[in-house]
Amino acid sequence: MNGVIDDRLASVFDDVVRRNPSEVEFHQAVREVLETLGPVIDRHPEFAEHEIIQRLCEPERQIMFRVPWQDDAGDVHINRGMRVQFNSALGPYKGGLRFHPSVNLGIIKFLGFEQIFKNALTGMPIGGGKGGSDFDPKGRSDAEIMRFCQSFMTELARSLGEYTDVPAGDIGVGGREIGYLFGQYKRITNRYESGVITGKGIDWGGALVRTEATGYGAAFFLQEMLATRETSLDGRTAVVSGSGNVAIYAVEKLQQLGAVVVACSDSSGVVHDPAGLDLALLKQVKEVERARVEAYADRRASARFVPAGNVWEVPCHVAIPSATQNELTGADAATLLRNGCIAVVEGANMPCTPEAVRIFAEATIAFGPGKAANAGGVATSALEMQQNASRDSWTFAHTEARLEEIMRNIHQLCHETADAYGAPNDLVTGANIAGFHRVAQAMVALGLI
Ligand code: NDP
Ligand code: 2IT
Repeated sequence: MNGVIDDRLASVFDDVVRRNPSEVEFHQAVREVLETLGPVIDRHPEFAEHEIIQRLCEPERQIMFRVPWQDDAGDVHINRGMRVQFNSALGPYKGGLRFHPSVNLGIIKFLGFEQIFKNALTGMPIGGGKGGSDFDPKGRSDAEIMRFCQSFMTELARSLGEYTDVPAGDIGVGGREIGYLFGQYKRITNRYESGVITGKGIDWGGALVRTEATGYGAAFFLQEMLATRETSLDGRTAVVSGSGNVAIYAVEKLQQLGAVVVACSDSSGVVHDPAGLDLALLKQVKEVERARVEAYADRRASARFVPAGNVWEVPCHVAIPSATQNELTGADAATLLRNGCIAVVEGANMPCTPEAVRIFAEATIAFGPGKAANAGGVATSALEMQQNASRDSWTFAHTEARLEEIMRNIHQLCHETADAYGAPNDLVTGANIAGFHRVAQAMVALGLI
């Protein structure tokens, strides 16, 4: 990772920018991968001959559709739905659905592109895809969420299937939404096709640990990164951004591994709780009441709410950005370093800007890129598919042990690949090359499709 795209790949990047104008997040994600792939082309000229990188940058299929729905007052709303089926060399398209007003095609493409490499790193038979809508779930009733999900799935259902494309959750899509989406799919197709979506409820085809998996996985990955530096999480001060699915279960596992998590956030501001977050209260506020994070501070004497605050100003040893893309800037990276941060692991997808990543690399602190560190969620989705296919359900302990093993393997693969390509400790390079290598080999084997 040196911030430069190899001469042979520069035209690929120029083409991506030209053919996908104004999709800045997609450009950013492609650029970061291309910057690391030059040495792979040196060792594997066959990947260049087969134009693998050009093919990887063009989604196999992009679906866009209108999502009309009615609110509780009877007013009609029109949203845009989309699914980018990016690459199916390794298995059916797999990746989450995001419901957030900021969603546009460029964001879904960046997420789908990253998902290809992430899914490859898990070693499981899943291709890459992503979807979503610019629907804003905030403040909507259960009935409105249900009608939106039903309308969304009415259109998307024709493009899904357990062997075709298998969505899951992401920002704004959790267990409640997956239920409404699966219910509508079942109704339209007249099939109880459990393997068509993951993140299902435990009583209707879901898998234990899927809810916890992304946050737990990121904490396991962090544990591995620290172990290679002969240290641990024990007694460490941690800061997590966001307070959604990934953040909450990152906090839970960090606490179990001995860290003290002193801050989290949402888009309204930051909670600083030097005594350590009360996880039961945080879950009550965010999961049960679906309230703003301020409500946590209102009920906890040791906590303070900072409206519109910057969570990265809270001093910590380890940071897990778990909210959204580009939430941690170069200036934030400098602040973290000044305050003694020794490790940053991306729970979210692309939360650190390129400048922030560069600053961490120059400081040689431990940095875990999202496509490796947050792969525990999709890996456990693949375990859910496996349980669905065999009509089985595993215990929490067994599934968590599988997750921990998968995260350890991903870390090791990234670490060894970085070493093998002369970039020791550079897990960005290790993750990109290892993920790319697996997909590229499959693409060569499957021919020009
Ligand atoms: P949730 O919707 O459960 O939580 C998202 C959290 O991030 C909320 O606290 C939200 O605050 C905050 N947030 C979202 N967007 C913004 C924004 N534009 N500005 C400020 N804060 C924001 O989502 P998840 O926890 O599922 O996802 C978080 C991240 O992790 C995303 O990047 C996602 O792609 C990634 N990820 C998720 C996986 C999963 O299994 N769910 C797997 C791998 C990665 P507010 O409520 O105020 O909007
Ligand atoms: O970004 C991600 O990996 C996810 N949102 C989870 C995808 C999945 O299919 O479980």
